[in-house]
Amino acid sequence: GRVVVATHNAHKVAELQRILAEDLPGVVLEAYEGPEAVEDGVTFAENALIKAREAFEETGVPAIADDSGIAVDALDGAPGIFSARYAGTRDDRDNLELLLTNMQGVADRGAAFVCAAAYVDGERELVELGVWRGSVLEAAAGEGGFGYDPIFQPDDAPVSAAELTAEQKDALSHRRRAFRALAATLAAPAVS
Ligand code: ITT
Repeated sequence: GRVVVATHNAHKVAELQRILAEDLPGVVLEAYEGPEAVEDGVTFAENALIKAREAFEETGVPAIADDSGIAVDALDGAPGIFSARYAGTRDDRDNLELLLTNMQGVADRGAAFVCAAAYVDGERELVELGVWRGSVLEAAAGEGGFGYDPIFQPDDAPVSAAELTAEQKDALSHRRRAFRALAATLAAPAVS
C-alpha cells in the first residue's frame, strides 16, 4: 500500500526508494511535503519516531522516517544526532570539513554511520537501528553518495562510501540494515 516518507532529504528518498523496492516490494512510496517536525529527541530512534508520527498525523497515511548521522568514537559519539547541523549551516560540505578538522592528529579514527528507521500507522509504532562501522579518513575521497560519505571508510569495503556505486552502498549501509530490520518486523505477525 501507500507509505509516506517523512524526510526532506532528497538523497535519503533516493536510497529508500531503492532499498524498499527490494525489502518491502509492493509498497508505493510518497514524499511527505508537510511541515518539518521539531526533532527534539535525544536519540536517533526518538527523532525518527517524532518525524514518522508528524507525517502520519498530517496525512493519515502510514509513515516511515529515517534519522541518521555519524558517531565518532574519539569524539564520544559526536556529531551523532546533530550530524546535519554540526557546522551550524546545514551544509553537508561544511559539516564534513569541520569533522576533518576536529579529527586532525587524532589516532583513533573509529566511527559508525547510524540510522534509525521508524514506522507509524496509528496502531503500531516501530523503530529499528542500523549501524555501519568504519573509520574517518584523513581527507575526502569520491564523488558519490552524500553527506559524510567522502570521509567514511567502511570496515567492509575497500574504498570510501562515496567511491562505492549506489548498489554497493545499498548492500552494506546503515540505512539498508535499519530498513531491512524494519521490513522484517512489519512482515512478522503482530505480537502484543
Ligand atoms: P530529514 O530530517 O528531513 O530526514 P536531514 O538531512 O535533516 O533530513 P538527519 O537529521 O537525519 O536528516 O541528518 C542526517 C545527517 O547525517 C546529515 O548530515 C546527513 O548528511 C548525514 N547522513 C545520513 N545518512 C548518511 C549517509 O548515508 N551517508 C553520509 N552521510 C549521511
